[in-house]
Amino acid sequence: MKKSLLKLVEMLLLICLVAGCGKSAAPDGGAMDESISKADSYITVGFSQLGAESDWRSANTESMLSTFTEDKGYSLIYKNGQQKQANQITAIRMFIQQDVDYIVLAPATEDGWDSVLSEARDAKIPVIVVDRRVNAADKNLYSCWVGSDFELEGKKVSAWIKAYTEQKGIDPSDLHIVNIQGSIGSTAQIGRTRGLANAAREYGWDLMAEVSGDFTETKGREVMGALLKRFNNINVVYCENDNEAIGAIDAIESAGKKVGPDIANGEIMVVSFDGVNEQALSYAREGKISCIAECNPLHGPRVEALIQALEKGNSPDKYNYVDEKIFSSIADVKSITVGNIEYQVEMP
Ligand code: GZL
Repeated sequence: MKKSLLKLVEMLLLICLVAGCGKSAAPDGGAMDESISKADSYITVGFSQLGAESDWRSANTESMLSTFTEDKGYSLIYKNGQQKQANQITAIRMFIQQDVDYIVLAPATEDGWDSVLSEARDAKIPVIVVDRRVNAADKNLYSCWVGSDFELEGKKVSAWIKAYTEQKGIDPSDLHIVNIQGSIGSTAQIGRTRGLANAAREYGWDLMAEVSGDFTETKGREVMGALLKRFNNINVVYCENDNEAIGAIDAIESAGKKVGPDIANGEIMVVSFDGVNEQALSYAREGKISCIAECNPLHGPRVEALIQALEKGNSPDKYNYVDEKIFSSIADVKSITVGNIEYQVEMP
């Protein structure tokens, strides 16, 4: 039951006891307003978002803000962590002080949450983790999680690279790959990095470097520029989100090189993740980005469904994965198979 409602019922009972049974009376002896004030009937949600580093993040925030509205019976307190876990921990402690009904956490990185999540549990406030994961020793420190299978995303992009280059007769050892990683320690980075590293080892690709671009366009451009100075044979750039890919493409073209899938004729293939940023989708439609693994940011309705289940006393699944697509405008690869599941390649 919503905490504010519970408190109101307790107050009403107390007033009845103090003023004698029968008609409840307000402390000043006047007739108690029997209608629960609107504010008391809201489900209060404290949302700790990690930052605003990418278009994906902005879409994710917008999805939450447009879901948890007053006309739907919610009172949302939104706090932006500016990419710092310390800010998110401060926000969670504020939510506990305000005794919200639910805490929703989009964690910047996986580690370092046990203490503050224990405080939320002691305050009997359920926590829903969204997007990236937390490495809590006690899994009961949060009620449930909803997000993507990031390693599967990495496997999908790697399967696309394999299918395309095999069709073009390119020897696996002639693929010279650099990985512009996401924010180190985030679940998205860990999963996407592992997906590529395992594929490179299995297929015999030359994975030359893994450097963080922190999921931003600026850092993606900077890191790509440095990698082009370091290596003269890069022909695949694996960007762990679209914002990095846009920056990397700018750096590649500024260096006088051509971006595209035609590795055999000197082009540099760029692949990416998210499928949110319009510029990236446009690049994918023109073949500048060869392939994008979708990472769906619209978690608001999914989190609402979990809260509604908890409100009803139900126990939702602990881990709730989002189905996601793979995009490319390069017609050579119609579908890819990962773990015996076939994924149709769709137009971006
Ligand atoms: C993935 C999310 C990642 C996106 C990036 O779910 O955590 O963080 O892929 C974002 O764009 O910055």
